[in-house]
Amino acid sequence: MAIRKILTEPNKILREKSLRVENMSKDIQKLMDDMLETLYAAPGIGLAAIQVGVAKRVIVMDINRGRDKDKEPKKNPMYFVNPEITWKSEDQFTYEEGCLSVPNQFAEIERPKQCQVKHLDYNGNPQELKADGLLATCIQHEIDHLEGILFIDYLSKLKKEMIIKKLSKQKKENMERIVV
Ligand code: GNR
Ligand code: NI
Repeated sequence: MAIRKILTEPNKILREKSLRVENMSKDIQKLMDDMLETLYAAPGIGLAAIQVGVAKRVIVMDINRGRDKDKEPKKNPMYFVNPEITWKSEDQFTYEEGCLSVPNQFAEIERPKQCQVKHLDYNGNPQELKADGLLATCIQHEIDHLEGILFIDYLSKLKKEMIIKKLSKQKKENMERIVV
């Protein structure tokens, strides 16, 4: 297993549409292993393959970990290959979202409170699951990544541009630091 580098905004790769996995393979499982290790190291609660530069419809999640890396509650990794939302509730739910590809920026985003997801698991077996609350929010956030959508796209144009400007300035400063 290996920790991979997480791409951050602004980066055109994050805007690519990811492609379906046509057959499960050892390579896809290796990708999921690396993504899970990267997720725990970040730490975060979900990661889409495009965030490590791979444009495939692959997501790993563990919503029990993330916030308190040191507490280390029981691992509960979830794997979603070719996820499709088959149902969304009318009920909405607002959560303060963050994104490993939009570092240190947070905003309240409203999404359907519940959703049903059809996908393949780690072994390539078909699954369908109903998600609620944070789990549903996280799944929708990750599936957005597969379409090249980031949570900041739901903000006003002004707020979004302010965040992108801040991040591109930080990137520039970091680059200069390496050069000097
Ligand atoms: O770690 C993450 N936390 C989070 C919090 C609220 C809503 C969504 C997320 S996902 C994010 C990790 C990430 O960027 N996944 O794509
Ligand atoms: Ni994200």
